[in-house]
Amino acid sequence: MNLPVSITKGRLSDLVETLEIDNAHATASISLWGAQVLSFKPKHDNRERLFRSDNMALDGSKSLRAGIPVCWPWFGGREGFQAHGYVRTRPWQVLSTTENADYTEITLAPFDMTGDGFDGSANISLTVQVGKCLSVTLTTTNTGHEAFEFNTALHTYFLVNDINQVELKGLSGTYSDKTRDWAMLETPEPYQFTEETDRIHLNPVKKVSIVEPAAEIGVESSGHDSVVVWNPWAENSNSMRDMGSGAYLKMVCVETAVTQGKVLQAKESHSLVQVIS
Ligand code: TA6
Repeated sequence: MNLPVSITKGRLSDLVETLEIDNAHATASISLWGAQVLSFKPKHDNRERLFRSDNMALDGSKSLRAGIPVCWPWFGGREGFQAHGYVRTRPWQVLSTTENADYTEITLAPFDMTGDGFDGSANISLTVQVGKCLSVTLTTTNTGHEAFEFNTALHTYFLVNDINQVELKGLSGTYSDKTRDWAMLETPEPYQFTEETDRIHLNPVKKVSIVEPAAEIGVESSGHDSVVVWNPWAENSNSMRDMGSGAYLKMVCVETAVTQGKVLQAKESHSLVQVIS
């Protein structure tokens, strides 16, 4: 396939080939393995928005600890299966590309969407639009004759200067706390980080801001039923071989997610969208 001039090919390892985008508004990088956006840097402030672990595994032993992992067709752990579904550890192919004065757009799909633990007939595609903002859309289509249920997430790792200085704005209502046996708790105000944080916020707000003294990231979502917030904190971060000591200080995951089970009827489609500014 001929690529537009704003897209070139790169490579991080034998397995991980990338598409590098450089247009009038931003630079970005996407791994074809997992269709994972690894970098987004708008040119108006030249500030990287996405966290990338220095120790991420590039050999396929696990998904890349970076950017925007795509969770599908389930979210979180599941007995007997790998966490967060199987498409983040699969090769994807480019279906189409386009560029214009406002953005470069790439649509990708996994070579194979079937896998143990999911019986539906589905097509999925990820459209990444790189402009002043980064817009990522995961579309799931039921191509079969029976309804199926799935969960999904854009499990985005955001880069922060210091997690101790971060405040999240925009979340409200109750959340389910994985670190407290899934207790239902009220969203704190102000929303700051002082310990391991692993929460499914069940009020699907449209916008969350990640606010630091000298920087702010906007996270807009649609098609979701939850916003997941995760930081492993020091001890877990140190014990994860693809994170490493101190890495938790530089990241927070704010995830646009479907965690409550979305039923798709035959021929129906669903789009999960995250827009980062
Ligand atoms: O989205 C939060 C979460 O499900 C956490 O419970 C957590 O362990 C994390 O995702 C990372 O999961 P992973 O399978 O990528 O190590």
